[in-house]
Amino acid sequence: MSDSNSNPRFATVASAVSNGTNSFSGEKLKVVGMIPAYNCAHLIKKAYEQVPKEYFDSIIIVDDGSTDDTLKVAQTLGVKVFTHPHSGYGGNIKYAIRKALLLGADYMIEIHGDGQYDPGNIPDAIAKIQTGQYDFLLGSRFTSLLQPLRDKMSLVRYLANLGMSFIDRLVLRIPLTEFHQGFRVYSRRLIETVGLEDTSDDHLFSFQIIAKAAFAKLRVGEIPVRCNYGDEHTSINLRRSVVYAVLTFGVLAEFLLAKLGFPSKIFRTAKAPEVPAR
Ligand SMILES: Nc1nc2c(ncn2[C@@H]2O[C@H](COP(=O)(O)OP(=O)(O)O)[C@@H](O)[C@H]2O)c(=O)[nH]1
Ligand SMILES: [Mg+2]
Repeated sequence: MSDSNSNPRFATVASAVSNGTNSFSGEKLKVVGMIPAYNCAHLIKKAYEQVPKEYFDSIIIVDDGSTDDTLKVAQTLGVKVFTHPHSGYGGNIKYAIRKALLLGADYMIEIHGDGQYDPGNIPDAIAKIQTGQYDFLLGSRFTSLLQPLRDKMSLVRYLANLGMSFIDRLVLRIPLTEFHQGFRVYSRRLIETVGLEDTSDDHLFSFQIIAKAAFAKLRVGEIPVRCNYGDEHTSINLRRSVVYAVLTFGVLAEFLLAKLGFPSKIFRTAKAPEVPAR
C-alpha cells in the first residue's frame, strides 16, 4: 500500500473507499462500473442490486440491442442506460468503455449483466487498483487450482482453460493464471495506450485487449474471482468456444510476428486518437 500513500490521487481514493463514499475531494479519480447486457432481462436486476454501489462514481448499463426486455428492466434501475444496435460482446464492451471515458473514468470495472461474477470481487479489485500499480487488472478463477471445479466449472472448460492459459503465459509473458474470464478493470491509460480500433466485436476482444496490453508492456495484474456456472449463465456453446480458442492462437501468432517487426493492425502502441478526452 506504500504507493497509495505516496500518490495523492490514490490516497484520495483509499480514504474515500475506506469512508464508504465515492465523493473524492482534491484531484478526482473516477471509477465507473460498466454493465454490458444482452438478452438478460431476467438476470440484470439481481446482477445490478448485488453491486456494492459505494465503490463507484457512476454505473452505466449498456444494452447490446437486446431482443428481450433487458433495456426496459435496465431503465427502471435508476442508472444511466445506453443502447446500440446489436454488435456482440466485444462491440458492446467497447461501446461501454467509450461512454465511461466520456464520463471521465480513470478506471472502468466490467460487471457482467448476467451476474455471473461474484460482485464480492469488487472491493478487492478497487483495493488493488488504488495501489496505482496496475494499468489492467483481471480476475482469475485459477489462483486456487481446484476452486473452479468446486464452483462446478465443467471439466472440458477447466482443462481447456488451463492449457490455453499456460500457452498464453508463455507467449505473452505476463504473470496471469487465467486469460479467459470476464471480470476486468480497465484503466484510462490502458485504452489511451493501446486503442480499441481494429479489435473484434465478438468475445475475441477480451483476449486481444490482454495481448495488446502485453505488447505495450503495460502493468497487468490479477485478483482471485469466483464465478457462478448455473444454467442461466451459459453463453457460448461448444462450437463457438472452439472457434474462440483457435482465434486466440491466431492472436498469439500475430503477437509473435509483430514482436519480430511485421506490421500488425492490432499490435500498435501509438496513442489512440479516438479516445475521448476527460
Ligand atoms: N453472449 C453475448 N453476450 C453479450 C453480447 N453482448 C453483450 N453481452 C453481455 O456480455 C456479458 C458476457 O457475455 P457472456 O456470453 O455471458 O460471456 P461469458 O459468460 O464471459 O462467456 C454478459 O453480461 C452479456 O449480457 C452478445 O452479443 N453475446
Ligand atoms: Mg456469462
